[in-house]
Amino acid sequence: MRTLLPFLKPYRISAAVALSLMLVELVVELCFPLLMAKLIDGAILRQDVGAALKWGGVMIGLALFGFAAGLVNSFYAADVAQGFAHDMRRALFGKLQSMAFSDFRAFSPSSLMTRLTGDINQIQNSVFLGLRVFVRAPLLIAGSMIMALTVDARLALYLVVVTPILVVVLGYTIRKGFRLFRLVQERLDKLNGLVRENLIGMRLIRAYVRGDHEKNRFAETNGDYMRRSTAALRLSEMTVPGLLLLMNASVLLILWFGSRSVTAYETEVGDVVAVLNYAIRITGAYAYLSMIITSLTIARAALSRSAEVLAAGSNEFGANGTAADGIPPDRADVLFEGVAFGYPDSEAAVLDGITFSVNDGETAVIMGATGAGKTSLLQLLPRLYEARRGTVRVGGTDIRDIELSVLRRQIGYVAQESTLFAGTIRDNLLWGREDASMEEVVEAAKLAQIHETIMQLPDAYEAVLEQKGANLSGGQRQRLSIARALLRKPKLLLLDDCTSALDARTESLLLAGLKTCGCTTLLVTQKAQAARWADTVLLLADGKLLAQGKHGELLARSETYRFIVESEREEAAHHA
Ligand code: M5T
Ligand code: MG
Repeated sequence: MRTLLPFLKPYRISAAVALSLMLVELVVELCFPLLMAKLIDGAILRQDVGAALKWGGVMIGLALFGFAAGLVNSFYAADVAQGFAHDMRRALFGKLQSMAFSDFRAFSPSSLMTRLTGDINQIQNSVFLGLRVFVRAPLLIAGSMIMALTVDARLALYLVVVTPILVVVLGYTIRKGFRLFRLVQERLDKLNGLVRENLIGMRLIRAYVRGDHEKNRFAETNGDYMRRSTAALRLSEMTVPGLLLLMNASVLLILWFGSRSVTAYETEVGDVVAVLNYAIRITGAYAYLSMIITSLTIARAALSRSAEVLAAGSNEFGANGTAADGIPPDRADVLFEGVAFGYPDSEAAVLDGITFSVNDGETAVIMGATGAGKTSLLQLLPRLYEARRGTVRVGGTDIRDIELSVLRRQIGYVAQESTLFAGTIRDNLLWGREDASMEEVVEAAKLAQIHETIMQLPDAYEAVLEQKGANLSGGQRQRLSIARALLRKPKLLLLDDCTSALDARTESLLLAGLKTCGCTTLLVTQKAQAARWADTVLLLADGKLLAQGKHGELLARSETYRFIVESEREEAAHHA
């Protein structure tokens, strides 16, 4: 409820209108059995046509009035539900953008997909139902009970007696249902995750002829989802008939004792009919209530999942920027001092005791076996993750003192796996810096050695890329990502193994181009060729810095480095 209310607040007027119209409908409904009693006792039994016409007319008029109120209530309720769901989706999406990256990583993508779409739809449905009928049902039950008591207290007693039992049963259903439906939603996350993985990995699945295996995996998850849903639904399916049984028993009692007191001239027929009528309405309300409760428990589970996303801190590590200008204009040297790091979800140290420096405008190549911690090291600079110990300085300033967005704007980061978006090549490049001119775009593309490739495409810079740039080669995607980073004119350029798919000639052209851009560059690579050209080389092994120095120095000093370079040379000779 605490999550829900702020979102409903902007719609409180519409919601109030809907609720008051609902009350109108309710009053009309409650008056009906009374009028019926009047019609029976005052007109039909006395065979008074005038009175019959009068009461009949009142009833028809009221029915039409109630209908109109219900209709308008529907409009308002739909309005509130739609607007509210729209706002809530926006808030969740906004939170995805602002929460700390490590928090974001803690949710699985498929779960977030469900939370932003299916879950919100469930809540939206319930808000609509809530304004339409959910509040009305308990009121109708209570109102009918009171009315029945005023009509004939003795007969109505049979209705009152069963109430506590019904309330307990419904309460139990709600609590148990909540737990069951949360499990259902978790299964749905899993199902969505599997579908997503398959859609992304279809190329591999075909090439490995793993379609049947994937079908089996899907069948298992799908079956699991079905079983969980059935179990959850069974609970409410069992509640409804039980409630109806109890209610019908009290209807029978009213009929039995009602007819006896009518024959004994203690009660009028109309009163018995009225009490019966209230009893039937109450029965209907209970049946309805237990059905909406299903929808409500699903929504409650969904809401708790939305709340989890909204509860994530919205300030990445707190915006504690004292160095407003970020990296000073004339120096972007990088300094790591005794840095240790590990991922939030595990104790294991990924980096330990890392100390090195890279001078302003120079290029450092980071080498090391796979899993050595190269990517992790780069991610610390734009503060995608925080170091556990030690400090990272850029231009002499501790990066924790720089406002996050300022810091990140001065960094060009090319991830190990290139990510492009649906849209034209130009859009994708401008994504790096929106206000760049076309000349700057072309300049960046030339520097990244991708300009000529782009010009060969039918639409050149206007060529349309599919989602994730699926219609480009791996090397083309890498160079586009580099161009996008260069367009930012960053002070610090971080390249994570993004020359892996380039041939030797293109790579050396690219590296030569990078020298001219004047930014401090950290380049992760597996190739000794790049190391030869770098100002300094960092050799990582198992999260520790094994050695740092120029290519020549390391060749003389480090046996591991010699081994890497020699094995590469042997390989080249082998291919020649
Ligand atoms: C270093 C672990 C990984 C490895 C170590 C990205 C990532 C890594 N790890 C996590 O636990 N969670 C993560 O999100 O950290 O990994 P790395 O820094 O990615 O290594 P690398 O870049 O040197 O390797 P490679 O293969 O890219 O050359 O133990 O399990
Ligand atoms: Mg890596």
